[in-house]
Amino acid sequence: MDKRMVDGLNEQFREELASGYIYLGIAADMQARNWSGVANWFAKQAHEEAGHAMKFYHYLFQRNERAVLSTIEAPRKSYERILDAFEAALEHEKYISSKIHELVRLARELGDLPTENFLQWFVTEQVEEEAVPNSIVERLKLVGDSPHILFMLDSELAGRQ
Ligand code: OFO
Repeated sequence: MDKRMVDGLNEQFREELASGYIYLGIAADMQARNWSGVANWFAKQAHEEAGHAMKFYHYLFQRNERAVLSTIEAPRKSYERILDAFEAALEHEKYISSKIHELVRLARELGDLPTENFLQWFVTEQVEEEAVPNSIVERLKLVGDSPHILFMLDSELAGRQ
């Protein structure tokens, strides 16, 4: 594979691990404040991100390259409001979508059809990755910070498997 593609895939491998780290950081903050449903949602999201990272890991080896582990910065430690946490998640997912799209453009430029095809799963996945936090952000903006509503949302998010 072209070195630019290998480096780009490894960078995305790191980004996916970093996504998991960011979401586990939010989960820990929410758990510490007893919003255990919100914490559950973010912990499940962190788990899903580890799965995304492993797709890059396996793909690199399938193409006779190797996955490289690099430094991941410590994520933000606290979020004042639940809305802030979901807004941060939404912004992060938009950033991840832009990174995936850059990789698709690179694969096209290099004529790397298998990698372009591999990345299609992520292109589709990112639509949902943005849509879910976006809908929670919109709901929270509509209803405000009333404790009653936040408790209902917390119980709903506790159900995420
Ligand atoms: Fe949240 O989709 Fe991967 O990073």
